[in-house]
Amino acid sequence: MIVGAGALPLGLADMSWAAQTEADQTKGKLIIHSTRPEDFETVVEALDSWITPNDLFFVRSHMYTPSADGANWKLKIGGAVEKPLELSMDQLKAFGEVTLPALLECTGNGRAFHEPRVAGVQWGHGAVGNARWTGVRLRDVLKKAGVKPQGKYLTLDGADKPITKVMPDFIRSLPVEKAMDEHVLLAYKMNGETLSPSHGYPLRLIVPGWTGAYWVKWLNTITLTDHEDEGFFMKTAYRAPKIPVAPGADVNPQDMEPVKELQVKSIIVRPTPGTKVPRGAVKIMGAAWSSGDAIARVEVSTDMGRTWQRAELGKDQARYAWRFWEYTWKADRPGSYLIMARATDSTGRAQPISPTWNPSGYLWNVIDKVRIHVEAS
Ligand SMILES: Nc1nc2c(c(=O)[nH]1)N[C@H]1C(S)=C(S)[C@@H](COP(=O)(O)O)O[C@H]1N2
Ligand SMILES: [Mo]
Repeated sequence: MIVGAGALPLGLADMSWAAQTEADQTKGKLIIHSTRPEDFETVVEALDSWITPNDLFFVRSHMYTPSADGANWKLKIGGAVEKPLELSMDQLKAFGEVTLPALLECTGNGRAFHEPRVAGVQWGHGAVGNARWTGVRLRDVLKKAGVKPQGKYLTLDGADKPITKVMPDFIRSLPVEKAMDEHVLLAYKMNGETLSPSHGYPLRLIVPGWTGAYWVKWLNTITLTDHEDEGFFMKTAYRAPKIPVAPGADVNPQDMEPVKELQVKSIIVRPTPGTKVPRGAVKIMGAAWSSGDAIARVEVSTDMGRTWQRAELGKDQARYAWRFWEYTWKADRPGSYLIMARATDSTGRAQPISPTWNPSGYLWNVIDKVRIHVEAS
Protein backbone atom coordinates (compact mmCIF):
# COMPACT_ATOMS: atom_id res chain seq x y z
CA MET A 1 0.00 0.00 0.00
CA ILE A 2 1.24 3.44 -0.88
CA VAL A 3 -0.18 6.53 0.77
CA GLY A 4 -0.03 9.37 -1.71
CA ALA A 5 1.15 12.84 -0.84
CA GLY A 6 -2.39 14.03 -1.51
CA ALA A 7 -3.84 12.19 1.50
CA LEU A 8 -5.76 14.45 3.85
CA PRO A 9 -4.69 14.75 7.46
CA LEU A 10 -6.72 12.14 9.32
CA GLY A 11 -8.43 12.40 12.69
CA LEU A 12 -8.27 9.50 15.14
CA ALA A 13 -11.64 8.07 14.19
CA ASP A 14 -10.64 8.28 10.56
CA MET A 15 -7.43 6.40 11.23
CA SER A 16 -9.23 3.22 12.29
CA TRP A 17 -11.39 3.50 9.23
CA ALA A 18 -8.32 3.91 7.02
CA ALA A 19 -6.64 0.90 8.57
CA GLN A 20 -9.68 -1.21 7.78
CA THR A 21 -9.67 0.08 4.22
CA GLU A 22 -6.07 -0.98 3.74
CA ALA A 23 -6.60 -4.48 5.04
CA ASP A 24 -9.90 -5.27 3.38
CA GLN A 25 -9.84 -3.36 0.17
CA THR A 26 -6.38 -3.31 -1.17
CA LYS A 27 -4.55 -6.61 -0.63
CA GLY A 28 -1.76 -4.72 -2.36
CA LYS A 29 -3.76 -4.14 -5.52
CA LEU A 30 -5.01 -0.63 -4.87
CA ILE A 31 -2.83 2.43 -4.40
CA ILE A 32 -4.45 4.69 -1.81
CA HIS A 33 -3.94 8.31 -2.89
CA SER A 34 -6.42 9.48 -0.25
CA THR A 35 -8.89 7.74 2.05
CA ARG A 36 -11.17 10.71 2.68
CA PRO A 37 -12.22 11.48 0.04
CA GLU A 38 -11.62 8.11 -1.55
CA ASP A 39 -9.06 8.13 -4.33
CA PHE A 40 -7.94 4.58 -5.03
CA GLU A 41 -5.94 3.48 -8.04
CA THR A 42 -5.70 -0.06 -9.38
CA VAL A 43 -2.12 -1.31 -9.76
CA VAL A 44 -1.55 -1.94 -13.48
CA GLU A 45 -0.65 -5.59 -13.01
CA ALA A 46 -4.14 -6.21 -11.58
CA LEU A 47 -5.75 -4.94 -14.80
CA ASP A 48 -5.39 -8.39 -16.34
CA SER A 49 -9.02 -9.41 -16.74
CA TRP A 50 -11.42 -8.04 -19.33
CA ILE A 51 -13.92 -7.31 -16.58
CA THR A 52 -12.29 -5.47 -13.70
CA PRO A 53 -13.52 -6.96 -10.39
CA ASN A 54 -15.50 -4.48 -8.29
CA ASP A 55 -13.13 -4.64 -5.32
CA LEU A 56 -10.16 -3.76 -7.55
CA PHE A 57 -11.92 -1.01 -9.52
CA PHE A 58 -10.39 2.46 -9.05
CA VAL A 59 -12.35 5.06 -7.07
CA ARG A 60 -12.27 8.79 -7.71
CA SER A 61 -14.37 10.99 -5.42
CA HIS A 62 -13.94 14.70 -4.85
CA MET A 63 -15.96 14.60 -1.63
CA TYR A 64 -16.84 12.11 1.09
CA THR A 65 -19.01 9.19 0.12
CA PRO A 66 -22.57 10.12 1.13
CA SER A 67 -24.65 7.59 3.04
CA ALA A 68 -27.59 6.90 0.76
CA ASP A 69 -30.87 5.14 1.38
CA GLY A 70 -31.88 3.31 -1.78
CA ALA A 71 -35.38 2.55 -0.47
CA ASN A 72 -36.18 6.25 -0.19
CA TRP A 73 -34.06 7.44 -3.11
CA LYS A 74 -35.63 9.86 -5.56
CA LEU A 75 -34.28 10.96 -8.90
CA LYS A 76 -35.70 14.39 -9.70
CA ILE A 77 -35.90 15.57 -13.29
CA GLY A 78 -36.83 19.21 -13.74
CA GLY A 79 -36.02 22.47 -15.48
CA ALA A 80 -36.86 22.72 -19.18
CA VAL A 81 -39.15 19.67 -19.33
CA GLU A 82 -42.88 19.29 -20.07
CA LYS A 83 -43.45 17.07 -17.06
CA PRO A 84 -41.08 17.19 -14.06
CA LEU A 85 -40.52 13.70 -12.62
CA GLU A 86 -39.59 12.31 -9.23
CA LEU A 87 -38.78 8.64 -9.56
CA SER A 88 -38.10 6.04 -6.91
CA MET A 89 -35.62 3.27 -7.70
CA ASP A 90 -38.56 0.89 -8.37
CA GLN A 91 -40.19 3.35 -10.75
CA LEU A 92 -36.87 3.79 -12.54
CA LYS A 93 -36.32 0.06 -12.94
CA ALA A 94 -39.70 -0.16 -14.71
CA PHE A 95 -38.17 1.64 -17.70
CA GLY A 96 -36.56 -1.62 -18.76
CA GLU A 97 -33.23 -3.04 -17.74
CA VAL A 98 -30.17 -2.90 -20.00
CA THR A 99 -26.67 -4.26 -19.36
CA LEU A 100 -23.67 -2.80 -21.16
CA PRO A 101 -19.93 -3.37 -20.80
CA ALA A 102 -18.12 -0.02 -20.77
CA LEU A 103 -14.73 1.29 -19.83
CA LEU A 104 -14.50 4.03 -17.22
CA GLU A 105 -11.37 6.18 -17.23
CA CYS A 106 -10.64 9.20 -15.08
CA THR A 107 -9.84 12.35 -17.05
CA GLY A 108 -6.65 12.67 -14.97
CA ASN A 109 -5.46 9.09 -15.51
CA GLY A 110 -1.70 9.26 -16.20
CA ARG A 111 -1.32 12.75 -14.72
CA ALA A 112 1.82 11.63 -12.88
CA PHE A 113 3.68 11.26 -16.18
CA HIS A 114 3.34 14.90 -17.24
CA GLU A 115 6.46 17.06 -17.26
CA PRO A 116 6.54 19.56 -15.73
CA ARG A 117 4.51 18.05 -12.92
CA VAL A 118 0.94 19.31 -12.62
CA ALA A 119 -1.15 19.67 -9.47
CA GLY A 120 -3.81 17.10 -8.66
CA VAL A 121 -4.01 13.44 -7.71
CA GLN A 122 -0.87 11.83 -9.17
CA TRP A 123 -2.58 8.97 -10.99
CA GLY A 124 -0.35 6.47 -12.77
CA HIS A 125 -2.05 4.26 -15.37
CA GLY A 126 -4.57 2.67 -13.02
CA ALA A 127 -7.50 5.11 -12.88
CA VAL A 128 -9.27 2.94 -15.44
CA GLY A 129 -11.39 -0.20 -15.46
CA ASN A 130 -13.98 -2.07 -17.50
CA ALA A 131 -17.29 -3.22 -16.02
CA ARG A 132 -20.74 -4.43 -16.99
CA TRP A 133 -23.21 -1.74 -16.00
CA THR A 134 -26.89 -2.47 -15.51
CA GLY A 135 -29.56 0.19 -15.49
CA VAL A 136 -32.08 1.97 -17.69
CA ARG A 137 -31.55 4.19 -20.70
CA LEU A 138 -31.40 7.85 -19.75
CA ARG A 139 -33.17 8.79 -22.98
CA ASP A 140 -36.25 6.73 -22.07
CA VAL A 141 -36.58 8.70 -18.84
CA LEU A 142 -35.95 12.01 -20.65
CA LYS A 143 -38.61 11.18 -23.24
CA LYS A 144 -41.09 10.56 -20.44
CA ALA A 145 -40.27 13.97 -18.96
CA GLY A 146 -40.38 15.60 -22.40
CA VAL A 147 -37.36 17.84 -22.97
CA LYS A 148 -38.36 21.33 -24.14
CA PRO A 149 -36.43 22.98 -26.99
CA GLN A 150 -34.54 25.21 -24.54
CA GLY A 151 -33.28 22.14 -22.72
CA LYS A 152 -29.78 21.92 -24.21
CA TYR A 153 -27.83 20.57 -21.25
CA LEU A 154 -28.51 18.23 -18.36
CA THR A 155 -27.19 19.68 -15.13
CA LEU A 156 -26.24 16.62 -13.09
CA ASP A 157 -25.94 16.66 -9.32
CA GLY A 158 -25.28 13.86 -6.87
CA ALA A 159 -25.83 13.56 -3.12
CA ASP A 160 -22.20 14.18 -2.21
CA LYS A 161 -21.59 17.49 -0.42
CA PRO A 162 -18.57 19.81 -0.47
CA ILE A 163 -16.17 19.07 2.38
CA THR A 164 -15.66 22.73 3.28
CA LYS A 165 -17.71 25.91 2.87
CA VAL A 166 -15.38 27.22 0.17
CA MET A 167 -15.40 24.02 -1.84
CA PRO A 168 -17.73 23.96 -4.86
CA ASP A 169 -20.32 21.20 -5.31
CA PHE A 170 -19.63 18.53 -7.94
CA ILE A 171 -22.03 19.51 -10.71
CA ARG A 172 -21.59 18.50 -14.34
CA SER A 173 -23.32 19.43 -17.58
CA LEU A 174 -24.01 16.85 -20.25
CA PRO A 175 -25.18 18.02 -23.70
CA VAL A 176 -28.65 16.67 -24.56
CA GLU A 177 -27.39 15.03 -27.78
CA LYS A 178 -25.08 12.78 -25.78
CA ALA A 179 -27.74 12.16 -23.11
CA MET A 180 -30.05 10.87 -25.87
CA ASP A 181 -27.47 8.29 -27.00
CA GLU A 182 -28.96 4.86 -26.36
CA HIS A 183 -25.78 3.76 -24.54
CA VAL A 184 -26.03 6.36 -21.79
CA LEU A 185 -27.45 4.64 -18.72
CA LEU A 186 -28.76 5.41 -15.27
CA ALA A 187 -27.05 2.45 -13.61
CA TYR A 188 -27.69 0.68 -10.33
CA LYS A 189 -25.56 -2.42 -10.79
CA MET A 190 -21.89 -2.96 -11.53
CA ASN A 191 -20.79 -6.42 -12.66
CA GLY A 192 -24.08 -7.88 -11.50
CA GLU A 193 -23.86 -6.47 -7.98
CA THR A 194 -25.70 -3.55 -6.45
CA LEU A 195 -23.46 -0.46 -6.83
CA SER A 196 -21.19 -0.05 -3.83
CA PRO A 197 -21.27 3.26 -1.90
CA SER A 198 -17.87 4.20 -3.36
CA HIS A 199 -19.08 3.68 -6.92
CA GLY A 200 -22.28 5.68 -6.51
CA TYR A 201 -24.98 3.65 -4.70
CA PRO A 202 -27.81 3.68 -5.46
CA LEU A 203 -27.62 5.42 -8.86
CA ARG A 204 -24.96 6.74 -11.19
CA LEU A 205 -24.62 7.84 -14.77
CA ILE A 206 -22.78 5.76 -17.39
CA VAL A 207 -21.51 7.86 -20.31
CA PRO A 208 -19.66 5.40 -22.57
CA GLY A 209 -16.78 6.88 -24.54
CA TRP A 210 -16.60 10.03 -22.41
CA THR A 211 -14.26 10.64 -19.49
CA GLY A 212 -15.13 9.66 -15.92
CA ALA A 213 -16.05 13.21 -14.90
CA TYR A 214 -19.42 12.77 -16.67
CA TRP A 215 -20.22 9.53 -14.84
CA VAL A 216 -21.94 11.30 -11.93
CA LYS A 217 -22.34 9.13 -8.82
CA TRP A 218 -25.12 9.23 -6.19
CA LEU A 219 -27.20 10.95 -8.86
CA ASN A 220 -30.40 12.53 -7.52
CA THR A 221 -31.06 15.65 -9.57
CA ILE A 222 -31.15 16.31 -13.32
CA THR A 223 -32.09 19.83 -14.40
CA LEU A 224 -32.54 20.72 -18.06
CA THR A 225 -31.01 24.11 -18.87
CA ASP A 226 -30.11 26.17 -21.92
CA HIS A 227 -26.50 26.66 -20.83
CA GLU A 228 -23.59 24.80 -19.32
CA ASP A 229 -23.34 25.02 -15.53
CA GLU A 230 -21.34 28.01 -14.29
CA GLY A 231 -19.75 26.17 -11.36
CA PHE A 232 -16.12 25.21 -10.82
CA PHE A 233 -16.43 21.66 -12.16
CA MET A 234 -17.57 22.90 -15.60
CA LYS A 235 -15.99 26.34 -15.93
CA THR A 236 -12.56 25.65 -14.44
CA ALA A 237 -11.95 21.94 -13.97
CA TYR A 238 -11.99 19.32 -16.73
CA ARG A 239 -11.02 21.75 -19.44
CA ALA A 240 -8.09 21.56 -21.84
CA PRO A 241 -6.69 23.89 -24.52
CA LYS A 242 -8.25 23.63 -27.98
CA ILE A 243 -4.98 24.89 -29.43
CA PRO A 244 -1.48 23.42 -28.95
CA VAL A 245 0.44 25.05 -26.08
CA ALA A 246 3.99 24.75 -24.76
CA PRO A 247 4.55 22.48 -21.76
CA GLY A 248 4.12 24.46 -18.54
CA ALA A 249 2.55 27.47 -20.30
CA ASP A 250 -0.46 29.28 -18.86
CA VAL A 251 -3.49 29.10 -21.11
CA ASN A 252 -6.05 31.81 -21.74
CA PRO A 253 -9.46 30.61 -20.43
CA GLN A 254 -11.06 31.42 -23.83
CA ASP A 255 -8.78 28.86 -25.40
CA MET A 256 -10.05 26.08 -23.12
CA GLU A 257 -12.94 23.71 -23.74
CA PRO A 258 -14.49 20.84 -21.75
CA VAL A 259 -12.74 17.49 -22.09
CA LYS A 260 -15.27 14.94 -23.35
CA GLU A 261 -14.17 11.95 -25.41
CA LEU A 262 -11.53 9.48 -24.34
CA GLN A 263 -8.39 9.16 -26.46
CA VAL A 264 -7.03 6.12 -28.21
CA LYS A 265 -4.72 4.44 -25.73
CA SER A 266 -3.04 1.21 -24.72
CA ILE A 267 -1.26 0.09 -21.59
CA ILE A 268 1.26 -2.68 -21.08
CA VAL A 269 0.07 -4.92 -18.25
CA ARG A 270 2.72 -7.67 -18.53
CA PRO A 271 5.61 -7.79 -18.09
CA THR A 272 5.73 -5.28 -15.27
CA PRO A 273 8.53 -2.68 -15.15
CA GLY A 274 11.88 -4.05 -13.96
CA THR A 275 10.96 -7.69 -14.60
CA LYS A 276 13.84 -10.09 -15.23
CA VAL A 277 13.01 -12.78 -17.75
CA PRO A 278 15.08 -15.66 -19.09
CA ARG A 279 16.05 -15.59 -22.76
CA GLY A 280 13.33 -17.06 -25.00
CA ALA A 281 9.63 -16.40 -25.43
CA VAL A 282 8.35 -13.38 -23.52
CA LYS A 283 4.61 -12.88 -23.39
CA ILE A 284 3.69 -9.20 -23.61
CA MET A 285 0.06 -8.26 -22.98
CA GLY A 286 -2.11 -5.30 -22.21
CA ALA A 287 -5.33 -3.45 -22.88
CA ALA A 288 -6.30 -0.89 -25.55
CA TRP A 289 -9.29 1.41 -25.90
CA SER A 290 -10.70 4.44 -27.62
CA SER A 291 -13.84 6.56 -27.32
CA GLY A 292 -16.17 4.03 -28.95
CA ASP A 293 -14.31 3.40 -32.20
CA ALA A 294 -12.92 -0.11 -32.54
CA ILE A 295 -9.26 -0.80 -31.92
CA ALA A 296 -7.86 -1.52 -35.40
CA ARG A 297 -4.45 -2.69 -34.23
CA VAL A 298 -1.92 -2.68 -31.45
CA GLU A 299 1.75 -2.81 -32.35
CA VAL A 300 4.64 -3.66 -30.09
CA SER A 301 8.25 -2.56 -30.41
CA THR A 302 11.19 -4.05 -28.54
CA ASP A 303 13.88 -2.03 -30.35
CA MET A 304 13.19 1.58 -29.37
CA GLY A 305 10.51 2.02 -32.01
CA ARG A 306 12.61 1.04 -35.04
CA THR A 307 10.31 -1.85 -35.89
CA TRP A 308 6.78 -2.65 -34.80
CA GLN A 309 5.09 -6.02 -34.60
CA ARG A 310 1.33 -6.59 -34.66
CA ALA A 311 -0.14 -7.90 -31.44
CA GLU A 312 -3.03 -10.33 -31.47
CA LEU A 313 -6.32 -8.84 -30.30
CA GLY A 314 -8.31 -10.71 -27.66
CA LYS A 315 -11.71 -12.27 -28.32
CA ASP A 316 -13.62 -10.24 -25.74
CA GLN A 317 -14.89 -7.02 -27.21
CA ALA A 318 -17.72 -4.52 -27.00
CA ARG A 319 -18.06 -1.10 -28.55
CA TYR A 320 -17.29 0.88 -25.39
CA ALA A 321 -15.07 -1.65 -23.64
CA TRP A 322 -11.33 -2.14 -23.88
CA ARG A 323 -9.71 -4.81 -26.01
CA PHE A 324 -6.96 -6.98 -24.64
CA TRP A 325 -3.92 -7.68 -26.81
CA GLU A 326 -1.00 -10.06 -26.67
CA TYR A 327 2.32 -10.51 -28.42
CA THR A 328 4.94 -13.18 -27.90
CA TRP A 329 8.42 -11.80 -28.35
CA LYS A 330 11.41 -14.06 -28.99
CA ALA A 331 14.06 -12.46 -26.82
CA ASP A 332 17.29 -13.89 -28.25
CA ARG A 333 19.88 -11.72 -26.62
CA PRO A 334 20.33 -10.82 -22.97
CA GLY A 335 20.14 -7.14 -22.15
CA SER A 336 17.97 -4.27 -21.07
CA TYR A 337 14.97 -3.61 -23.31
CA LEU A 338 12.29 -0.97 -23.56
CA ILE A 339 9.00 -2.50 -24.64
CA MET A 340 6.53 -0.13 -26.28
CA ALA A 341 2.91 -0.52 -27.33
CA ARG A 342 0.94 1.67 -29.72
CA ALA A 343 -2.79 1.40 -30.45
CA THR A 344 -4.56 2.68 -33.55
CA ASP A 345 -8.36 2.89 -33.80
CA SER A 346 -10.65 2.41 -36.79
CA THR A 347 -10.65 6.15 -37.53
CA GLY A 348 -6.85 6.07 -37.90
CA ARG A 349 -6.11 7.85 -34.63
CA ALA A 350 -2.93 6.47 -33.06
CA GLN A 351 -1.13 7.08 -29.79
CA PRO A 352 1.42 9.88 -29.94
CA ILE A 353 5.13 9.64 -29.10
CA SER A 354 4.99 12.71 -26.88
CA PRO A 355 2.20 14.26 -24.81
CA THR A 356 -0.09 17.11 -25.69
CA TRP A 357 0.45 19.55 -22.85
CA ASN A 358 -2.56 20.73 -20.89
CA PRO A 359 -2.35 22.53 -17.55
CA SER A 360 -4.38 19.97 -15.58
CA GLY A 361 -2.70 16.87 -16.93
CA TYR A 362 -5.71 15.28 -18.59
CA LEU A 363 -5.99 12.39 -21.02
CA TRP A 364 -2.44 11.09 -21.01
CA ASN A 365 -2.19 8.65 -23.93
CA VAL A 366 1.46 8.60 -24.92
CA ILE A 367 2.83 5.28 -26.22
CA ASP A 368 3.39 3.16 -23.10
CA LYS A 369 6.90 1.97 -22.27
CA VAL A 370 8.11 -0.73 -19.89
CA ARG A 371 11.77 -1.56 -19.28
CA ILE A 372 12.64 -5.20 -18.65
CA HIS A 373 15.80 -7.27 -18.44
CA VAL A 374 16.44 -10.38 -20.48
CA GLU A 375 18.90 -12.63 -18.70
CA ALA A 376 21.29 -15.19 -20.15
CA SER A 377 19.29 -18.10 -18.83
N1 LIG B 1 -21.15 12.84 -7.45
C1 LIG B 1 -19.93 12.59 -7.92
N2 LIG B 1 -19.79 11.86 -9.03
C2 LIG B 1 -18.57 11.59 -9.52
C3 LIG B 1 -17.40 12.09 -8.89
C4 LIG B 1 -17.56 12.86 -7.71
O1 LIG B 1 -16.60 13.30 -7.10
N3 LIG B 1 -18.84 13.07 -7.26
N4 LIG B 1 -16.17 11.83 -9.47
C5 LIG B 1 -16.19 11.62 -10.93
C6 LIG B 1 -14.91 11.25 -11.48
S1 LIG B 1 -13.80 12.50 -11.68
C7 LIG B 1 -14.65 9.97 -11.92
S2 LIG B 1 -13.22 9.60 -12.73
C8 LIG B 1 -15.62 8.87 -11.73
C9 LIG B 1 -14.98 7.73 -10.98
O2 LIG B 1 -15.89 6.68 -10.79
P1 LIG B 1 -15.54 5.50 -9.78
O3 LIG B 1 -15.17 6.10 -8.46
O4 LIG B 1 -16.73 4.62 -9.74
O5 LIG B 1 -14.35 4.76 -10.38
O6 LIG B 1 -16.77 9.30 -11.00
C10 LIG B 1 -17.23 10.59 -11.33
N5 LIG B 1 -18.48 10.83 -10.65
MO1 LIG C 1 -11.96 11.69 -12.88
